[in-house]
Amino acid sequence: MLSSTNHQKVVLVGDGAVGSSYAYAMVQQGLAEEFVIVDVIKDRTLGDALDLEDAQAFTAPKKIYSGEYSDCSDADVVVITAGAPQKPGESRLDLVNKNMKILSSIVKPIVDSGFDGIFVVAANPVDVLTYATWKFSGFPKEKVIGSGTSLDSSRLRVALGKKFNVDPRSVDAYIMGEHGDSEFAAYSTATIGTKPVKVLAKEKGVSEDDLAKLEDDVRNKAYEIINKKGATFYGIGTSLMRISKAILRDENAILPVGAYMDGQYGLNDIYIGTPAIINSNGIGEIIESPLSADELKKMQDSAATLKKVLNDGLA
Ligand code: 6V0
Repeated sequence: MLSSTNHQKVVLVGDGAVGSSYAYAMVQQGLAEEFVIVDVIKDRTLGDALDLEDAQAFTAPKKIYSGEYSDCSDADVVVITAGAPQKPGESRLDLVNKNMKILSSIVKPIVDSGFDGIFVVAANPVDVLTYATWKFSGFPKEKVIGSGTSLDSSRLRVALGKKFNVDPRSVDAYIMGEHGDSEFAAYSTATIGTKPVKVLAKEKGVSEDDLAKLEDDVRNKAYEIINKKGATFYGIGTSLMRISKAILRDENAILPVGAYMDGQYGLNDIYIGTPAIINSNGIGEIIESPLSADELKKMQDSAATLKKVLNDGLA
């Protein structure tokens, strides 16, 4: 159960580019009255707490401070963005060994603190690390959420919005599967307004190839950003804020996240990107998309890619 809606507490673990962007988005939205920052680089957390505090006169006052794992004991949400980021040319799956070690050293002291809230995981490879967080923590599957294809789906909505000249918030479209190279656009279920994207595309002279190119651009956008500026952080920082808000406000919002599969799409014992209901209990229900046969195959292939990494990584 969440603490009083008048006083909610979030702990961020990992105060790098992603973590600090998330913290900034949370402050801008006036979310969580108590916001704690944990990182192995203590000075960074002290500096960030002071820097973020300066926004309070323009947003909403909140208690922001540098803390320890013991601060998780009464937190509603712990967000994990600690880990090595992707280097140019490095795939997210290459990161697995490095970040699995870091993760195991983080989750244990959090659980030992008595934390009983919701874990939100963003460190990469996120689907693998979300599964590992669930395993290491012993938490119910609903209380561990991965950022999954949240950022990727946002990228798809933005790209479709540009293509059809509509507000991306009016685009209902999801990237599903692994947050990574085997992800895919679930075009068969995508709509703009109430119109299926495939129907709209025909009307507007947008070919199947154009849609496939757009999907490819979305898949490769992280690489493009990393090549240009070394890392991606504003998009994921805002995605994490959106997931946190749905939890803290008990929204029952349907968001693309990394969720545990219990038979959906014929998959079991894996975290993977799918639309799901997010509320104060974490994942309320998985909304199983009515995928085409071709898309279902892509979902299952993506899961098989992840399973292989999981088996190697947790071996
Ligand atoms: P960064 O800027 O290097 O920050 C990582 C932070 O983690 C640093 O401040 C480290 O000091 C800290 N850290 C390392 N080990 C520990 C530890 N044991 N305990 C506490 N803190 C620790 O990386 P950046 O912020 O760019 O990326 C963080 C993670 O997010 C990486 O794994 C990225 O690959 C991942 N991303 C995930 C995305 C998603 O969509 N899920 C998107 C972008 C990046």
